This record gives sequence, structure tokens and C-alpha cells, in this order.
Amino acid sequence: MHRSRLLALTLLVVLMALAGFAAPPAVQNKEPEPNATPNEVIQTFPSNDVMKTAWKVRWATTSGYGLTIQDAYFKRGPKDPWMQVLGDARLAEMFVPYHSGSPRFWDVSYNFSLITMNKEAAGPFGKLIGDANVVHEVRDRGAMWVDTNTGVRRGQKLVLWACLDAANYRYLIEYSFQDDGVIRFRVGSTGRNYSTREFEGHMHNGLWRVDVNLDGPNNNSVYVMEHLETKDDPGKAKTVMRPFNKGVEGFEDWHADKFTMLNIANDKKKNARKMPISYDVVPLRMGNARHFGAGEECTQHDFWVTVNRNNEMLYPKVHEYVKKGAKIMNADIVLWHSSACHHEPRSEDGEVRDGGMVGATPVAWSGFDLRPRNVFDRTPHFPY
Ligand SMILES: [Cu+2]
Repeated sequence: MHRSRLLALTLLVVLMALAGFAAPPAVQNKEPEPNATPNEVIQTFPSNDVMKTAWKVRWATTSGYGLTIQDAYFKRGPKDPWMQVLGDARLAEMFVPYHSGSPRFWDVSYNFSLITMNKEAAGPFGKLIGDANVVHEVRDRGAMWVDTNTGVRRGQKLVLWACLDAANYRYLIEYSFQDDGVIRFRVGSTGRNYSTREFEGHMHNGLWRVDVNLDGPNNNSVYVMEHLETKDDPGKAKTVMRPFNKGVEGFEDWHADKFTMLNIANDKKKNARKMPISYDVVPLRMGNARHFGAGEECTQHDFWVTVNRNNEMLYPKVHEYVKKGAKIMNADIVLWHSSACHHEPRSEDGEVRDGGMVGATPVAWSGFDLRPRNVFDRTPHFPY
């Protein structure tokens, strides 16, 4: 490059930086390397009494994805064997488009690191693990159930969480493994609103890739469960369970009036009541995020299912991955799910003082649950 043009370009970059324009880092558009440092946590419940249930979770940290789950096994009773529930699970992308059209960030692809935590972050009962960038906690989770005869049963959960250092933003990535077999996936958006656009609305699309391996990778089938009630049949309602996308790779959408859930079952393994063990995918959402820019096809649907191929990890390509049309009944399947959060800034996000943002955006959460269905033979942790 000619020296004067180089000088002009450098000057422009410096001026842009002074004016508060943060250029997004270069996109790392490669399939990630497998994680090299698995770490194991075993937690029995209740933590202060004779064991009833337990989780064994292997986790890893990696730049970009932050904190990922390698696999997770559940023990539903002291005499039961470990049963696999998860293979690899991760926040596969965090897509953040601003209402005016730009910027449109893919915040996992920029290879950000995790922040280092301290004792204050871990709280009174948490401990720092990894390179002090992951917090391990056992939290009380309030009432598990209430019964006429036996009263209130309180529950607990193992929580692993970390925080991605995404330029001005911070993303809390949190996985909870409950004593009743539930797994909660959450991502929380916080930090400082984008410089020069502090009060512009935008979206935080938490895009998850979860390899569900219920009792191992094989024989998993994906269904859609819908509540149907129409004015053609007043006063009547029914629940319909059907194969996801007719049993092959593809997509489905979430409908508020159908309370759409997915169900992932291992039809070969039954509980004592002869019901196939399964997990419900329970969405917890503000709405369905749809975006229409180039390369944003993956946001056109809320659920995608593929078979597990280790070289297919990129959420923005999921609409291409499903084109193979492979069978997702009695297969090793992967769930891809969008949990989006609409961020319309408030005074509570902070204020602009002397040209810079002062304050911190309170955490806005999105996510979903995986909830056992017929994994137990009866109510978990019931005394008789
Ligand atoms: Cu935001």
C-alpha cells in the first residue's frame, strides 16, 4: 500500500476509535477443535444428607464458546447406574443485531475469552474452578414440591457458570443440574451498552447446540408435543405428539397458543411403569426472533434437529446441515435452539457522562430447560 494511503487509513482508524466506533473483531469461521481439557464435577443430592440423586458433569473452557459441557450423567437413585443425558452442549452463537440495521454481531465467532472470577463473584458458597474463570456452586432452589401429608420439600442444584468477555458486553453462560434431573441452560446479557448506540434497541439471540444422548448416543428420537384447542371444537382440548419434521432433519417453530415443546425419547429404555424414558425441551421465551439480513437464515426457525456430526458446530450453518435430510428417529441427534432476548435500553442501563457510558446493564436472561418425563418411576425425592 502507498505510504500516504496507509497513513490516511491509520488516521481514520484512530479517529474512529476516538469517536467510539468499535470495529468488530475478525470472524473466526473455522469449525472448532475438540476441547482438550475435560474436567469432572460429581454432585450428590441432598448435599447435606444421605444421597438420593447425583450428577456427574464434565465441562471445558475454550475461547469463543466460553464454558461448554462435554457430557453429563444422572443417577436417579442411590442404587441406579449413571445414565447419560448429555453429550456436548454449548452456547453455539450469540447473535446481536441492532434495530437500525448495523452493527450485527456474532459474538461467539470473535473468539473472546472468559473473564477471571474472584471470591466476590463466586458468592459465599461458590468456589472457583478451572483457571479461576468458572464458578461451581450448589444453590438452594426453593420448593421442589408441596404435599398435603409431607409438607414442603426444598430442592438444590449444581450450577456451573462463567462470563464471556465480549468487548463492551459480558455474557453469563450458566448450566444448572437439578436434584430432580432437570437441566437449565441460561445465557445472561450484561455489561455496557454499545458506544454511540447506548440507547438503541437490539436483540440478543442465544443460539444453543445440544447433543442429547439419553442413555447413550443411540436410539434417541425427537417428537413435537402440542396443546391443541380450537373454536371448531369448543370446550375441548387435546395434546398431540408427533415426530419432529416427520422424523427427518429439519426445523419446527414455537407457537404460543400450542405451548410447543419437544420431547426427546429413548424408545428402547423404559421405566418401571413401562414408559419410554425421555426429556422434554421446555422453551422459556419472550418471543420468536426473526432476522432477515444476509447469512441470518438460522434465525427463521426456533428448533432445528440434526444427527450428530462432530464437524458441524456452527449455528449460522444449521439450515445447510439439515439439507442432508437424515433420519432423526432412533439416531444420535442434536438439538439446535434459539432463546432470544429483546433489549430495549432503560435508564437503569446507565447514563452517558462526559461522552462515555457509566453504569452496567442489569442481566437479561434467556434460555430453556430439559425436563425429565418418565425418567423416574414416581415423584423425585418423595419419602414413600
Ligand atoms: Cu443488550
